[in-house]
Amino acid sequence: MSGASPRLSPALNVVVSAVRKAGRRLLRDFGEVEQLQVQSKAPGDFVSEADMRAERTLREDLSRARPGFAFLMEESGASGDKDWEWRWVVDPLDGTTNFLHGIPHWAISVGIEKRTGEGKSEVVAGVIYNPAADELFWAEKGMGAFLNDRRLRVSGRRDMTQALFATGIPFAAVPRKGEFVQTLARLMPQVSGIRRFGSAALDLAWLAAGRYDGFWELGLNKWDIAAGLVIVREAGGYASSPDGGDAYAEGNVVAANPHLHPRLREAVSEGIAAVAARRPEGA
Ligand code: 2AM
Ligand code: CA
Repeated sequence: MSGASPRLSPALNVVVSAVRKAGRRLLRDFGEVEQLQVQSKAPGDFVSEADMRAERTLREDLSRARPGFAFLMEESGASGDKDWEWRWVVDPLDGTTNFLHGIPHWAISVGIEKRTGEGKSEVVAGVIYNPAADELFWAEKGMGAFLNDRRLRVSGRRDMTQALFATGIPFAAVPRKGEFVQTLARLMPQVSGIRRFGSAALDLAWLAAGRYDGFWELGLNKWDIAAGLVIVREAGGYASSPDGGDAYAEGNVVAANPHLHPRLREAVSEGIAAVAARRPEGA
């Protein structure tokens, strides 16, 4: 962090150093990928190696600082004590497709999750770092959300006709394409614009920063959204699943500023209902 921030807790400090270090490495690899594109060599394997390497260095740095914490990581899954009290939820490279195509819109995302009871837990802090822009988004529950050293606040837009929403278009492996199309059909005529930039973590961070007014996507993983959800909420945004449930547990996210959250939830719920209505009974 540029200019030591007195607000950072020790655990967040650990995360910030770790993501900055992994970010420097990834940025060098990103430069290489751009070269490979020019030479039209297949950069896919190179990118998976960069991704794995980033995950390994994050794991090393985080576990050295907090040996008792468990992990949930995109590449290696869950590890550590099954009865964890704390765990790191890590996406070493969110926006891999952008990275692969030389598009500087990808990030490292780390959430800190605390178990609060039998089968219950809560993400209490998160960091999302975009090395290409040198933007570090972070938040700690009850302490607010920040971009580098600046306090974040979601937008105040109330009018759907002025709203800019982000989403993720379902890709090959993801079901629920019909729901996406139905939701899009409902929203398109109402809003100022819809963006698909390819990193769920950065979508949430940008919503927290007031750049977007809302975000929705179905079928996400915990590592895509752990940090982003706490950053959005600490910036004053609302986040839930389409029916008002737990976005983190379900992986189905509707997040927006408080004025537009009900409207976005309604559009996504209607999109889902439209597909369900077409399905034969029991399918
Ligand atoms: P990833 O880059 O870590 O894989 C966007 O829809 C979200 O879906 C991203 O956060 C992205 O995270 C994830 N995703 C997983 N597989 C993808 C794919 N094949 N294409 C696009 N996004 C993918
Ligand atoms: Ca991801």
